[in-house]
Amino acid sequence: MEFIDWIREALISLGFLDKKAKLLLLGLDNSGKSTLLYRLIADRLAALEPTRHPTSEEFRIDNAVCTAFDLGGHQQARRLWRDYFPEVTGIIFVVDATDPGRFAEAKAELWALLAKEELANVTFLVLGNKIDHPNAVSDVELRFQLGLDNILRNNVGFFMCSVAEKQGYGEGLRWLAQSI
Ligand SMILES: Nc1nc2c(ncn2[C@@H]2O[C@H](COP(=O)(O)OP(=O)(O)OP(=O)(O)O)[C@@H](O)[C@H]2O)c(=O)[nH]1
Ligand SMILES: [Mg+2]
Repeated sequence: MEFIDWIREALISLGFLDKKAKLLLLGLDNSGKSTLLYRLIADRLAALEPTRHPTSEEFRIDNAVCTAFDLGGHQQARRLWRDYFPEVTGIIFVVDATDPGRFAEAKAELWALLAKEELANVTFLVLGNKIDHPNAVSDVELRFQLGLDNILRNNVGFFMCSVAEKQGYGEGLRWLAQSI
C-alpha cells in the first residue's frame, strides 16, 4: 500500500475522513428491501410496489457515505445481482422472518452469494425483518434455518429487525459501517 493510502486509511479509521461504501440490498422479493431503503433516505414508511428496476440512493451511516443499490428480489431480478458485484463493500441481505415456507429459498440465495469468490472480502449484514408481526420466528430459529451457525467467516453479521417499527436495523447498519 502506498504511504499516502496508509495515511488515508488511518484517518478514516480514526473518523477524520469519510469512507465510501457501495452497498447492495439483496434478498427474496417481499422481504422489505425497498421499505428499508425508503426508511433510510426519507425516514418514512411507504406502500411500495415490487421493485422492477434497480434504484440507488445515497445516505450516511456515521462516517460512511453509502450508495445503496436496491435491485429487486424476484427471480428475474436476481440475475442482475452479479452485475453489481464489482467494487461492492457490503451486502445487506434481508429475510422475511414471517415466511418459513421461503426460508430454504432465502438460505440458498444467501449461501450462493457467500460462496462467490469475488465476494469473499465483502461484509454481509443479514437482517431478519418483520419482527413486529406475530408470525415472525425467533432469532435463534432464523439463524438455524439460514445455516448461519455453520458460518466460518467473521464478516457476516446477523440482526433481527422491524423496518416498519424502526427496530433493530440501526444497530445492524452501525455494525456494517464499522466493519467496512
Ligand atoms: N409487518 C411488516 N411488514 C413489512 C416490514 N418491512 C416491510 N414490510 C412489508 O413487506 C412488503 C414487501 O416490502 P418491500 O420493501 O416492497 O419488499 P422488497 O424486498 O423490496 O420486495 P421486491 O422489490 O419485490 O424484491 C410490503 O408490504 C411492506 O410493507 C416490517 O418491518 N414489518
Ligand atoms: Mg423492492
